[in-house]
Amino acid sequence: MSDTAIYPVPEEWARTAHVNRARYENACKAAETDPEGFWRGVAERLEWTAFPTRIKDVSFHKDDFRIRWFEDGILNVSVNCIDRHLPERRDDVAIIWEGDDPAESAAITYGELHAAVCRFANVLKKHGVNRGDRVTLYMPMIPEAAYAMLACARIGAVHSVVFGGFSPDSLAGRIEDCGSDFVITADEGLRGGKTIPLKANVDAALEKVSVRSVLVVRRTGADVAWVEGRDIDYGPEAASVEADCPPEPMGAEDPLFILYTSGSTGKPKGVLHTTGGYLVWAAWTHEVTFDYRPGQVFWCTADVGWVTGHSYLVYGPLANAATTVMFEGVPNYPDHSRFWQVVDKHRVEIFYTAPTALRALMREGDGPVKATSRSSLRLLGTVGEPINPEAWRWYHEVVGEGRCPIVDTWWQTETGGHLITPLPGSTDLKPGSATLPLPGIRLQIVDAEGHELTGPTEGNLCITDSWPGQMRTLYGDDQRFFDTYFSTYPGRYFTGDGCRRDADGYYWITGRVDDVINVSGHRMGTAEVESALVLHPYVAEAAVVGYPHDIKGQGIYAYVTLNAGVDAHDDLRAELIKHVRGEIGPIAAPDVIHWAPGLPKTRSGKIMRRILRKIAENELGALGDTSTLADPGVVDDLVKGRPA
Ligand code: 6R9
Repeated sequence: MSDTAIYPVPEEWARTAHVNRARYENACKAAETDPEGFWRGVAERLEWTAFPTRIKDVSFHKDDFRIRWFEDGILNVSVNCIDRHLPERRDDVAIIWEGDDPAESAAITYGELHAAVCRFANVLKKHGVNRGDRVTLYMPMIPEAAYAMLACARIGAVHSVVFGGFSPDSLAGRIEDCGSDFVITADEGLRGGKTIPLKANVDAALEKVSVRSVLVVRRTGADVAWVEGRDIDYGPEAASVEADCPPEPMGAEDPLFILYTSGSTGKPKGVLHTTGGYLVWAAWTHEVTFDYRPGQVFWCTADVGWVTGHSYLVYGPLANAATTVMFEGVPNYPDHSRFWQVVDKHRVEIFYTAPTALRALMREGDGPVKATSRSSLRLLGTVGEPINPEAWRWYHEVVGEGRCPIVDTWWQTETGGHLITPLPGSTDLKPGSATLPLPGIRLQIVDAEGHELTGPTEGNLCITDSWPGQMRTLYGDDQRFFDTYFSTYPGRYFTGDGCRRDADGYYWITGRVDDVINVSGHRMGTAEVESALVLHPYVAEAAVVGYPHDIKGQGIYAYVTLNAGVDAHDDLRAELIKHVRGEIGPIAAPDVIHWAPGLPKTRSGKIMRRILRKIAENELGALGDTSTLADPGVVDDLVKGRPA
């Protein structure tokens, strides 16, 4: 990767953006010299019932560990995302919904959003949802998904959105973990012309765990099974309640949502975000990173089931009175021009997507892009994984016609919003680099022992101080929260990412250094896939690693040892892939299954993943020292047995 290709800030951006270089540098200084004053100023962007007097109370150390922001502040997230915009923007469009079918779209104004969210909130209240209760959402990309999130926020319930691509088992686990007894879903989802049986999946999940109620929104109108006394039809209920619902005054540190994400152990982690700090962060970063101004049409293509959908489809944009696009479909339906057709149709100015989508579209050539105008675009963004410079250049030259800066935003479910990103009016760009930290974000690159590495270097990425959008805990497991993020390098938050810093101080994320792989921008724990594989009656043992994949970034490579007497054959391979899809969901389906007569283990029984990674990457010359293995012979067998 060359550090020399630099795309300077276009002059017009330097002149007009919210943040130019001088402002960025001043903000960095202010955050350093007077952190309380700096963050107080950032918090002023929200509407508070009581503005906080206590700004920051944080320690990353074991003995007095705590993360609290704006602690005595009182506010309501839905008021900040809706009510406060009404006097001036009642008739402005809040959400543009674009259906899977290009003939279907809708525009919802802030006034309409207020009524819809209030009705939703009243339905929840009528059915016994109280402040503090956990509500699980398993929804397609329809406006009701956003209404439901905001309705929970309005009444102080804590939502847990589970991506609609997860299996009934995964859904059941997430319902159980947070003790949620209320589920919101739809009859079916619609994506790329195909239906997704959401309600049927909920029914299947509820064979494993029980809840009080299931609220069902009608999307396709399909006939779905109905459990009397448990299932509630949203439409008639919404019509029967009032279109106004008083907002619950919430403390800044009251939980806003839980979002499950993959970690390096088998059990997904319930990342908890709270009210004040999270919203400050989502709103501020949405404005500065995208140089957002009300009236501009902003499109983040992420599903609401991921953190990107939370922060940059719903909360950040709506807190900034934006017009946010919600897209139900996929990039290649009805054809490969769809993204750009939607851009033209709704005159999208800011477009934010994942590198994996760009790589898939790039493969189709420039034709489908050039068939559209894209003249409304002024800024492009990426998120979810490192973007290879080739895809970056294609995005810049072909999609943006060289005119639009690209913000490559590095962040995590845990961070609530962007931490390392270019600001289009301030930062010169280097393809493949997320560039520089936002003001107040204190990065540190360390070696394996935790020693700080200075200057141009490469190592593990830590953050030495808190920011308002930081997660507060793992739901119900403070100890696991501390152990996962703060014990590897005491006194610091460890991101799990490797990172390089170049001579200009630019940061280049190199990918996960733990047992998490990033498949199409989605996090998957290798242990989760392994647990799913060994549930199959024929499987004795499994080890999963990531390997470079042209489109997905990383693919899932599974080594499988079968029980004695079971024959390895292609039908079984297909069956195992199907089994994992069923256990976790399609995103976890292995790309490669490698039959392994044995796995390389140390004498203490630890699987040597380093060797498995090298074999998966076909770097057979770089297997390193295998002499410490209990049985070095298994490596030769694996090398010989590589699938074609
Ligand atoms: C927002 C989101 C987080 C992990 C993160 C890192 C990778 C995200 C990136 C990036 C390089 C970027 N990641 N953005 N890597 N450049 N711009 O994706 O959250 O699903 O929790 O994933 O994704 O490895 O640690 P999440």
